[in-house]
Amino acid sequence: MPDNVDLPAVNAWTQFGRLLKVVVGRADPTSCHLPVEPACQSEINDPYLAEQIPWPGGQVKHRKSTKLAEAQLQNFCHILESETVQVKSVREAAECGRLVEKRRTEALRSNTKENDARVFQKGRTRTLRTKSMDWSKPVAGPEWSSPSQYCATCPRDTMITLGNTILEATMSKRSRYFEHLACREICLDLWRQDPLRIKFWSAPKPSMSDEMYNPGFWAKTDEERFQSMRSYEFCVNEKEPIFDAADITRVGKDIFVQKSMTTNDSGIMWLKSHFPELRVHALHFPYDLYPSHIDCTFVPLRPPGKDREDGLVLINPERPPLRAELELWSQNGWKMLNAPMPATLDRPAFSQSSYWLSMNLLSLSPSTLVIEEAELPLYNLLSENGFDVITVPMRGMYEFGGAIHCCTWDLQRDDACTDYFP
Ligand code: DAV
Repeated sequence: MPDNVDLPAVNAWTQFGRLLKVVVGRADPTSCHLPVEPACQSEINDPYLAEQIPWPGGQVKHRKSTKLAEAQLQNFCHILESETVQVKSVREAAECGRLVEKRRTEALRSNTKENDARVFQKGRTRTLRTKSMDWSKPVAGPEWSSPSQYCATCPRDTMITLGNTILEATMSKRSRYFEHLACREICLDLWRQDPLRIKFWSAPKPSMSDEMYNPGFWAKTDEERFQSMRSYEFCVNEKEPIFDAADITRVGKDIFVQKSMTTNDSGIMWLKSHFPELRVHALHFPYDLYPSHIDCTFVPLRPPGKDREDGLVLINPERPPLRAELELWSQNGWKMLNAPMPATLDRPAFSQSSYWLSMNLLSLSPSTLVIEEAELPLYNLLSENGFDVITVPMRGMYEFGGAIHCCTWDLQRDDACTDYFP
C-alpha cells in the first residue's frame, strides 16, 4: 500500500486505519505500584499474599517485573517496526519458554489447535517511546499530595489523538496528574512540525481536591453496587470534568466514551463542547461495577465493507452494552462479536486490571491485529473472522496497568473523518 504523503504527522480518526506511527510506553526501573487514594483502592489479587502483607505502594521492588515488562515492550516495538513478521504457531510460542506459569501452560495445551507458522508483509509502523522519568518521588498540588507517581507504561490512558488533535486527558488519580509529561516532548515536536494543521491541547487539569470524589464509593459492597448499577455513580462526582483518554474509542466522525470510574458526564460534555466536528456518544456498561477504560470492554475492529460485509466490534460477554445504545450500530451494519473467555483467569498478584486484558488488542489495519500470545481462543475467533493475527508476549505488562492496547498511543493512521453512522 503506498504511503499517503498528504497525511498530517498527527492523524488518527479510527481504531483500525492502517497504523503508521505509534508511541509505546516504557517500564522504567522507578515504576511504582498505584498508591491508595480517593480514586483508587488497590488490592492484592492473591488472597494468601493479601493476608500476609498490606498493599505495598511505592517503587516496584522486584526488578524482574520491570525488566520483563520492558523486554516485552521492546520486543513489541521491534515487531511494529518490522516490514514483515513471522507468526509462530501457537504451539511453538508455548514451547519457546515464555509461558512459565504451570496452570497457564496447561490451559493452553487443553486448547491448542495447530496453526501454521507463516511470514507476512505487515508494513512498518514507526515507533516512538515515552520519556524515562523518576516515578518514585512524591508529587503534590495545592490541595493534595501523593507519595509517588505511577509509571508511563500506558500512554493510552493519558493521551489521545482525535483526528489531527493531540489531547492530554484530565485524569482522575492524583498519582497520575503529571504522567502526560512523559509524552510532552513528542507532542511539542509533532505540533511544531505542522502547527497550522495539528492542534495540541490539554483538557482542564482538575483540582484533585477531596470534593471531587464520592467518599462512600469504596465502602459499598459488590451487592450494593449491583443494586445501584444503573445509577452509574462511581468514585468521581460531577464537580469537575474528568476523563481518562482510554475511556474513548474512535470510529471516524463518531467517538464513543464510556462513563466510568475514570470518566464522568461532565468530562463527556467537555469533549462534546470542544470537538464540534465529532459526534460524541456516551456508552454505558451496566454490568461492569468498576468500569475503567473501554479497551477491555468494547473494541471496534473493522468498519462495514462496501460489499455489505458487516462491521465488527469485539465485546466483553461479562459486560454487555446497554441494548438501546447498540441500535445505532446495528442500524449501520455493525455486528457485535462476543470475545471468548481469556486463556487463563490468573493475574499477577499486584495487577489492578481484570483478566479481560485478554481482549486489549491493537489494530495495525482493518485486517491485521496484534493480540497477546497466550490468547488462543481469541486467536481462533479472529482468524475465523478473516483477520491476520500477530501474537506477542505481553503478560509482563499486566501488573503495570495494561496490555497491548494500553501500552500504545496511536499518532498516525491512514484514515479520515469518515461517517460510519450516516
Ligand atoms: O477491564 O480491567 C483494564 C484497562 C487498563 N488500562 C479492565 C480494564
